[in-house]
Amino acid sequence: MKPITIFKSAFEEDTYKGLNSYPKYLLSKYIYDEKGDKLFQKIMDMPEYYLTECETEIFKAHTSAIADSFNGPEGFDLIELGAGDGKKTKILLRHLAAKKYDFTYQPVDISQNVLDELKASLLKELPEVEVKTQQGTYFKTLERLSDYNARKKVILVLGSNIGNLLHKDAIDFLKNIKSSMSTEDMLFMGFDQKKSPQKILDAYNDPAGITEAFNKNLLNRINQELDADFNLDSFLHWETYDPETGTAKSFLVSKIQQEVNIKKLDFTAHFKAWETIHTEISQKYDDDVVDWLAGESGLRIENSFTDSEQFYKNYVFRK
Ligand code: AVJ
Repeated sequence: MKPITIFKSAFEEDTYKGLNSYPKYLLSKYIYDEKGDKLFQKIMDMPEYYLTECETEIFKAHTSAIADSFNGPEGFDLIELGAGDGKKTKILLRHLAAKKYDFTYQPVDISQNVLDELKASLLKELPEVEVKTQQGTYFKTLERLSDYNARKKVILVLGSNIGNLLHKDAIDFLKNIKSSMSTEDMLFMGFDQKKSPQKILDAYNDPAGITEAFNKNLLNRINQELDADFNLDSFLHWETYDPETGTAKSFLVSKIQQEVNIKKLDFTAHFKAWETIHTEISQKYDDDVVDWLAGESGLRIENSFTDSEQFYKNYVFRK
């Protein structure tokens, strides 16, 4: 480790730590800059990336049952962690508005930009929905909301976003959410399910190379923001899936022995030929694992909704 370095950002520090570890790693959360967000939108539109379609199918097939389960005696507040473009949520919002449920929609995001765009699109498409954007981290926002929220809260976490977390971190995440919930509140969360290993590999290894570009955006970002000279073509995108643990893993593999200079970190990373950088996990689940995660977090599964092929499941949790 470097002795006396003052890191100017968490990105600098995490990058330094990850590339100084053995085996090397980078954190997937840093994929999502403007370019990464766009690439993820493209991924969601790919035929191989079945997750989006499955969750959409669930929302369409079970709209009224889901909407009914959300409602409370004095209406409810729908709080979405990581709303993105809100495509799937809009299916539900349209139904809730048409049926004149008493509710507000509160998308939470760290990026004000994402929130502004979402709010503008909702104003156009669903002007009758009351939207209160919440800029901030998930937990600061949940804490703030639990302090003054009088009526039922429904917390939405879609897209199997929890899959980027190791089980231990997923439990911390769920515990954190639980601490902001009252007994009447609900958590509605999507979990991608274990299925044919080939189907999963294909979703993270498309022939058009969109996932590769998405994964390599980490290197691109280090080049741009930390003044580095990664040659993206000298790294291979590699995906693995272990059907026993249900863990899909993404790697970038150095095809050659090489040195990469990261000027802002005043650091040179050495790569042996075929050395790896682990970049992301996308965990797959089954009912037993989700039940175990819930139990460890002090939550219980109340209900669940799945698609016709049972590729994906949305679970309803209570405290
Ligand atoms: C946004 C974390 C759910 O792991 O499936 C898509 C991100 N990575 N393709 C996932 C992702 C590669 C995605 N999540």
